Amino acid sequence: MLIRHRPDLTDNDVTDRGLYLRRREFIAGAAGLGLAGLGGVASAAPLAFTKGFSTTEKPTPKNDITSYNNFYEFGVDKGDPAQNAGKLKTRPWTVRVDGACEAPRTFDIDELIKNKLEERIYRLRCVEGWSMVIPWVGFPLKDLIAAVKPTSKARFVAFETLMRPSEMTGQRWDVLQWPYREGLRIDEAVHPLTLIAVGLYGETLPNQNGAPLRLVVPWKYGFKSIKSITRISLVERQPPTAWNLSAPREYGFYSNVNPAVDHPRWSQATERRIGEFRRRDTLAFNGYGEWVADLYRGMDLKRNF
Ligand SMILES: Nc1nc2c(c(=O)[nH]1)N[C@H]1C(S)=C(S)[C@@H](COP(=O)(O)O)O[C@H]1N2
Ligand SMILES: [Mo]
Repeated sequence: MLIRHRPDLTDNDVTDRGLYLRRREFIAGAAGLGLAGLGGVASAAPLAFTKGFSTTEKPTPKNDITSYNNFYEFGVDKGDPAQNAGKLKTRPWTVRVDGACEAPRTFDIDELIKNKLEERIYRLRCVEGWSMVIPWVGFPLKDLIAAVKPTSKARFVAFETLMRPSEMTGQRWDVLQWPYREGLRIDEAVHPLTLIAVGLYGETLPNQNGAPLRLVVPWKYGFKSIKSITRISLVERQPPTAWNLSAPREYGFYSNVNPAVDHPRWSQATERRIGEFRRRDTLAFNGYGEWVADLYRGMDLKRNF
């Protein structure tokens, strides 16, 4: 395999840690279109955005991104979310951001979607051994965290998905402890690569991909990228997370993509890129090590898997 130092950046403008991102203005679809006024189940609407830090790899076709999903609130088979997530009402929708901060706030999705948005084309590597390249539209999570003025007690960030078994029919079964929960260390959460996505392929998120907003942490296994978020809390201690509660030996808190640490039941050395025939090598930190490896300096990544 050909390994280049900077494998795949379109903008050659990333400093060592600072990740200064030059943004080329780019307007897609109806410029500046706000989404206020859409009621009930929102249909796909165009978003205005600029281009951000992205891979130059070919994006996975939209049809695959929106029909091959993990979203256990709507069933455990890959085709279930596309079939069942249409029931989810994504308006009205608020996100509570609270905990160790001076200015806790409840944000409305229609307010967040009017933020300055950017497109980030990221690899997504599922712990099951498949991957995609997804053109997200969103904004850095750090902007949301800064808005509530975190205190020094904010050492971790806890995320929660909506709990609504009437629409999320998978929540009627105990396959996981609901609501789905995830967490990050604060330095991971405010890292410039960590995104809140509100869209993909230039339009608002399809429900099966986590509408109306979801987390995207491209150097971690896909299950960290929690969907349909209603609460984000700044906390002092490492929060419980859904897959770790379910199978602690198999799914750790960190879950950084790591070809050198196998899942107890399968190898993590290779992956199947959806749409490709041959498996390809999995990259440490999913290829984002140059920007995130420093976060884990001195840590034993076999123990902290
Ligand atoms: N709330 C919630 N978030 C979730 C999941 C889930 O079951 N519930 N599945 C995770 C897993 S395992 C993966 S691989 C990604 C898949 O995201 P995608 O369907 O948009 O590709 O979502 C993650 N976020
Ligand atoms: Mo996954």
